[in-house]
Amino acid sequence: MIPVRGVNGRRIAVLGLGRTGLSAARALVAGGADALCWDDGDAARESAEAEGLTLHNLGRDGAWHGVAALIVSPGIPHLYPVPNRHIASAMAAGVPVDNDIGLFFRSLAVPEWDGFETAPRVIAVTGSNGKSTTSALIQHCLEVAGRESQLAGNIGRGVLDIDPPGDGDVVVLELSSYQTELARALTPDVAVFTNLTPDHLDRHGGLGGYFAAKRRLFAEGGPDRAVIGVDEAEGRFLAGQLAEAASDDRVIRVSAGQKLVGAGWNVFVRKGFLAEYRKSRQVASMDLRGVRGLPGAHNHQNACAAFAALRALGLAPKLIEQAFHSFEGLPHRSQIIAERDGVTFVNDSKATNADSAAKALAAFPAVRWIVGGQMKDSGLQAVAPHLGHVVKAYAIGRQAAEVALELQAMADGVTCEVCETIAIAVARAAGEAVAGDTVLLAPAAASFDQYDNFERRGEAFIAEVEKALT
Ligand code: UMA
Ligand code: ADP
Repeated sequence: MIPVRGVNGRRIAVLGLGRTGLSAARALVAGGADALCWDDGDAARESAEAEGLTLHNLGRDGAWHGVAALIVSPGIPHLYPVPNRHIASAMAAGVPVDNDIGLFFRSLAVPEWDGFETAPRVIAVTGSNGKSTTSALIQHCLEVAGRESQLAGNIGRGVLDIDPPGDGDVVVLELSSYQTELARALTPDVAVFTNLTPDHLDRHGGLGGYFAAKRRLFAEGGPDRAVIGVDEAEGRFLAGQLAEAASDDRVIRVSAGQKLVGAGWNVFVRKGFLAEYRKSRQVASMDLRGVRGLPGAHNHQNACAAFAALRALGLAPKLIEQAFHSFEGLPHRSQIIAERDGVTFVNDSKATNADSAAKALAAFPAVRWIVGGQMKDSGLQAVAPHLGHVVKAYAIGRQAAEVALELQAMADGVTCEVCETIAIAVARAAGEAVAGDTVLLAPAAASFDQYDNFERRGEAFIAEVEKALT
């Protein structure tokens, strides 16, 4: 745990008692603060109280008296679609609002660091897609390189939960727009922006608000190096705004398709080959085509971002290449789970919208596609350019029949069988697949119609594949 600094003897309110709130409250108490905890849910309040934390009803009159700050969990919408009442009342009472990320950056550096040979470094990764994969890949490479590292943030672990980093250690943080938007301190050494596509628009009042929330990671503290994906207009704008000149190598531009050979520092991938250019000269290259844990152009984008961040820390290209080959991928994201008689089974349960499912379809040439679930308002349109890769679709979920109709309306050639359950879909697809096919779960939909979350859905797929192959 990182004890919060500068809070000794102060009353600090904590709103939301999930992973973030609990880890923040514990770290505040460790820093000597009086943590005043609140959650709108009974169960969360009860378990916090059982742990010995102090409850404090933020909704009652006089709740803000003597309170020095309010720490808010990322899942609580503070402004859009409607202002949160506790946060609005804190602001009306003049109480500063922050989150665990702000506390983390203010508390990380300690006097002992003066005795370290190499100060700990923080790499923070944001973007719409690929954050978890990129963060985990960076950490994996650091491990292979023998550098102590810890991974936290949106990937599932509160940032204040990690151990204080030692001499030369690296902290890798995955940060969502929910987290970057409220943090009062954002000072990573290396900041990474993978890409931007519309997401969480209600929460940010539209695409501009969503981009602005992510941009704070680069604008608030000013990282030593900014790794920016420039395949969208927003990334190009951000890179252009941060760079002082074309040759400014504080910005590392990354692309999954464009050749970038300008005067600055660039990393790009074309046709499966990664290249690093500095001052218009190639300094490193790597063949990504045989890297099994990172299939598809989207993962090549993640590979470029991770490569650039690691190069910013001084790792050698050969070492990074070696580490890429031992990266197994994260569960539920383009995860190869089995191969039998030339048929590959891939679990991409995290593809909860059509954009991410489209990337998965593009990654494999002949796909038996398991699709469907709780469908998004945006529909399946984003997969249209990649339907040529689909041998046959198998629709699952409560809206399976609608999914089949939508797909057939989009492309005459796509056969879609209504299966409803993963069990039926896997049995059918495994039975019909021939060598060279990929049986892919990439639902383009949320899991909540049939499962608690995308992880449970992915686990169900893995269990059915095991059954089909025994
Ligand atoms: N709550 C209230 N009032 C409200 C709303 C919620 O009191 O009006 C309470 C709930 O009762 C609950 C608590 O707030 O007890 C939940 O807080 P939370 O949703 O922030 O959940 P945490 O467990 O703290 O998890 C958060 C991130 N969740 C979200 O951003 C929604 C986790 O990211 C993250 O891993 C974790 O902090 C540790 O940093 C998850 C996520 O879904 C994976 N992220 C989104 C995404 O990836 O798309 C952004
Ligand atoms: P995040 O943490 O940003 O949600 P993940 O690495 O967990 O990203 O991947 C989420 C989903 O998006 C998965 O379905 C995955 O296959 C897909 N994906 C991963 N990287 C990218 C990328 N760079 N661009 C688009 N989609 C991606």
